[in-house]
Amino acid sequence: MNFPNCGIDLTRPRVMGVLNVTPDSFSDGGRFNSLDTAIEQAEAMVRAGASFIDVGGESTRPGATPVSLTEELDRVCPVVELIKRNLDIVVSVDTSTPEVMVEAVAAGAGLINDVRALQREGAMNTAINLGVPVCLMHMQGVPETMQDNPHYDSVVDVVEDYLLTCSNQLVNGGFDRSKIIIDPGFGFGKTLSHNLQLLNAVDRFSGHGYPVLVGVSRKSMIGSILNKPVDERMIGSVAAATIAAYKGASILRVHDVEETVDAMSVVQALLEE
Ligand code: PT1
Repeated sequence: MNFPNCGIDLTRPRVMGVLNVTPDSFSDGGRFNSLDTAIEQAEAMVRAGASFIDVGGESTRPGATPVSLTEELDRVCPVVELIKRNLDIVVSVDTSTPEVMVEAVAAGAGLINDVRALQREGAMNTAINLGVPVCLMHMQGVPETMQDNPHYDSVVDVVEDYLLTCSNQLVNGGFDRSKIIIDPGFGFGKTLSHNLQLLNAVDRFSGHGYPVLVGVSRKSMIGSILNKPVDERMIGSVAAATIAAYKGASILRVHDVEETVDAMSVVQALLEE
């Protein structure tokens, strides 16, 4: 499938590098230091073969608390601008906040990655007006409490229905269908079994004509399988990304770019044979 609207060819699996600009990295330390670190990390990910860099100023991992608008704007926009000024890469902005979408796109972001699938007040109209590609992700509940006993009758059916409903809302609002990416939302209100059922069903998600984005990198689903802490989950994460790509995922959102890019070359070689 082609993806002409942000210049990335998705006929082969592509890697999106994660760049966190959440409080820990941006708290009290000097602003220049933080920007320096961010651009260094971004540069390393581009050299390692990333096709996208995902910049996020709100932590959405389990238990995370919300962030204020000014805080999110201050964290995200300078980093987006600096990356676009220095590197030739598509920057994706990980946000659910319309104001951040507007400012980040003005700063050069070429993709909106919304873990709330544009369901926040004003987000859908903002995305339609901006016209850049969007990634719609499924989440059950809110980050603070989403891992407190998640339940589904059939997780694959529920997530698929949700993503198709959100996509249709967007298309009905006049948004170009070819700019929509869908994401099952691994770890967002899901047990290990739910996550594994979704991983096994990536081919079903990719059968709807939308590119599929998968983010499993270093998540607790990998940690539960391996019984290993977050800094020892690289190989398990690459294995899961490999399976997802073999089942048709187009974009893999990861921390370990170089390793995942190699794995994607192996998948691509096999898919081409
Ligand atoms: C994702 C994703 C994201 N994940 C998209 N955006 C995060 N499109 C942030 C854990 O279980 O998968 N897709 N933006 C990070 N969120 C989590 C969730 C981090 C769960 C860790 C876990 O450990």
